[in-house]
Parts: sequence; C-alpha cells; structure tokens
Amino acid sequence: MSTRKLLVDVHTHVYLPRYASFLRARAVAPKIFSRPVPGEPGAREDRLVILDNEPSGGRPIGPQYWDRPEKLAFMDKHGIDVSVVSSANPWLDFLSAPEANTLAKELNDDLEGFCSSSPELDSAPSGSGPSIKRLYGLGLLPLVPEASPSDVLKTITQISSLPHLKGVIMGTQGLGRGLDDEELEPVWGEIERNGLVVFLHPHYGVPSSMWGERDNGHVLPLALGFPFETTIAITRMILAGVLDKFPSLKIMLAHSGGALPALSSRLASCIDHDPVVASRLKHNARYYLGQLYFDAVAYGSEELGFGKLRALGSSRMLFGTDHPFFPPLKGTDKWRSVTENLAAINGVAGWGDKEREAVCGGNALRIFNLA
Ligand code: 5CU
Repeated sequence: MSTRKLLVDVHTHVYLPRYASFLRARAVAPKIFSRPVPGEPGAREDRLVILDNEPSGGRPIGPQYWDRPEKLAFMDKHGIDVSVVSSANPWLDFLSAPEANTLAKELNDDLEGFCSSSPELDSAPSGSGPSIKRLYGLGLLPLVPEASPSDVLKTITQISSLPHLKGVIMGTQGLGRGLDDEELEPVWGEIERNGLVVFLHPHYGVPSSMWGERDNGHVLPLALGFPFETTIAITRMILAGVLDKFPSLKIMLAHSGGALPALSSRLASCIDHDPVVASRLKHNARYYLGQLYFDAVAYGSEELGFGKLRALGSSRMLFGTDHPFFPPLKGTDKWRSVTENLAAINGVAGWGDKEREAVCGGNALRIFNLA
C-alpha cells in the first residue's frame, strides 16, 4: 500500500444540474441566463448573477460549475486527490420554506450520487481503510425564514444516512434571525450528535453603503464583506453560548475565519468589560478559536501563520481552493486559487513537513472521517 500523503480540497463548490436548471428558470437573481456573445454572431453564452449589486450582465458560467468530469479534470490538473464538494451560495436561502425543504432533500440525494459514483483513489494512504472515493459532499439544510425546525432535523437525519455526505454547508441567515437564534439549538445538537461538519460560508457581505461611491467592482464585497460576514456570524454564535453548549460541534469557517483570528483578543477584552455577556460564557473568547476549524483559503503564508492560528498549530486548518470561482487569469494554465494557497501553506514560518501534510490532507481525512 502506498504511503503517499493526500491533497484534499475542502472548499470546492458545485451547482448541481438540478440547481442549475432551477436557476435557469428564474427571471430574477439568483439566476442563470443565456445571451448572445458580443462580437460573435450566432454564438450564445450562459451568465450567472448571484450577488446583490452584481452588474446585471453577471459573469460567465459553464460546465465547470456542474459537470463532474470537469471537477475531476481540475483535481487531476492540480494533483488534488479528494474533494469535499459543497453547493455554492446562495444555496436555498431565497426560497420559500416548502420549496427549500423539497429541494434540499433532492439535492442531497443528487450530491450523494455525484460522490458515490465517483472513482476510487488509485492508492489509499498508509493506514487507511480499503477505499477512498475522489469525491465526498456537504449537504444542504432548508434554513430559510418560516422553516420548521423539525423539517431541518429530518434533513439532518437524511444527510446522516447518506454515506458520502460528511456534513452541511450553510450561510449565515439561519431561520431568518441569524445563527445565534435559540430555535437553532436542536439543530446544532443533532448535527453534533451525528458527527457532521458545519461549513460556515458567507453570501451577503456587509451593507453596501459601507463601500462608498467609487466603482471598485467586486473587490470590496468579496475581499472584505464576505469574511466580515463570517466573522460576525461566528462571533454571535460564540456570544450566544453555542460553542459552550455544543463543545463537540465541528464548525469549519470559510476564508480562514475572516477577521476572527486577528480580533479574538480584542473580542476577549470587550467581553471582559461587559459583565452581562461575560457571565454567559464559560471561557475566554480566545479559547473558542481552538474549538473551530479554518479552511486555508487565505492566499498568504503570513495570514495562515498569523498569531492565534499559528499558536493553534496546523491541526485545525484545511486546504481549499474555492473552485470554480476565481478562474485562471488570461495566459495562465493552473488556477492561482490552488497554486497560491498551496504556496501559502508551504511558506508558513515554523511549519515543517508534518504540519504541511496535516493541512494539505491529514486533517481533512480525520475531521470528515474519510479514512
Ligand atoms: O466570486 C464570488 O462571488 C464568489 C461567491 O459568490 N462565492 C464563493 O464561494 N466564492 C466566490
């Protein structure tokens, strides 16, 4: 048996064919539409519009978003052995509760099929069981305003019964009141009990009034709004005592936890100075950082090794690419979202082979129970 170490991508998205068809049938965002290609008579192209304030022309979208051979070709090109695939935003957030409930179940079954019929790895890592697939998945919960918590619980049961789904991806809206909503407590309990991972991912950013009047394109909402949204959502969960009540809940934060690692000591100080909040919590705010997992989608060694994250060691960080977002720039063959994130992992001062291998794949095998 091979002793080679695996490269596992835990932040990689898909719009499953059923979801893409759903977006095609919509006239308002989120939607996929087709239009003539400017300057190429007779040719047409598909475009995607998902974000508020995105230009109405949206962005190009193609089979890299829904086609499994394309996902596998991307993985092969970049030496990625295994991907833990999740639906991309905005998930089911914009649907009515009955629509979200039905579509969640259908998409979870679809994702199980997408993964279970994927190829097996040619060689399993040393010490692992007999077979590992190339693809595993994170399911969807019908987390929308007016959803019945019991429907959400039933969907957790469904996901837990699907052997290639190892967790859930969710945004920050919950049942419409955010993730610190007391009504979500049974949901956290059930996710924890089933050993599923929660991948917490942004979609809304922060209010666009923060971005001023200058046209900065997609830069501010994506570079800052997305990570700040995650930072606020997980901080609200910490302050609500969710991590105290569910200490074994596995939460993985997108984009390396946004600003939380940089702000955790300031957060601790603000809590200490607020006796009402302080009395609700069992630990100092910095403690909770050690309970969380972080993808390594930060694009820089300095950020990955930054303060608290380095102190936590590499045991809670996991390689990711954000594929198929951030496609290659003109004239490049490999995706910079892969090469830069791998270079960042390789360049963290103080990390040796053991730490790098853990971040590149060992942690994912353990946390998602893949081997
Ligand atoms: O470029 C983007 O808008 C995005 C997005 O919406 N979601 C994501 O996961 N990455 C990039």
